[in-house]
Amino acid sequence: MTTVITFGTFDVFHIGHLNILERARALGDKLIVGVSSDALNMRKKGRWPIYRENDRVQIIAGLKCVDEVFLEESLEEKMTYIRQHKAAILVMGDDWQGRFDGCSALCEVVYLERTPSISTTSIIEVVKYL
Ligand code: C2G
Repeated sequence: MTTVITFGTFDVFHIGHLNILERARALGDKLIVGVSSDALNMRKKGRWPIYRENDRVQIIAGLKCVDEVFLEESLEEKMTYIRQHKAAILVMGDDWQGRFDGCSALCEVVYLERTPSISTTSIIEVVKYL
């Protein structure tokens, strides 16, 4: 049984989010997703997410490719989460390239290419000016 773990805010869920989750799941037998808490997103990006954390958790938990979801409270706790969930592979989008290489002491670290031309920020900008 190969457990894969990945992390993200997944605010205003879009096709780039689904693509990375499906590709992450295909690397193993079980996919666990750490959804960034509202407070973590505020610290990370300087704004509150559009969707509150409980809704984001529920959306991710409802996906066919996801087996388990938990709230990620800190960026620096990756090693703890990997240990807790006995993950064999950590998947991150390549916007985080190199950033979590330290985790390779515990598991394989894989950076997957982002889906081009879509992001939560660009969706917010488009909606704002409609
Ligand atoms: N993503 C993607 N293609 C896009 C947009 C996002 O593959 N066009 C991926 C990101 O690379 C990330 C995941 O979707 O792996 C979630 O994206 P975000 O919600 O933007 O995640 P982020 O806020 O970067 O959180 O601990 C790490 C962080 O929690 C990652």
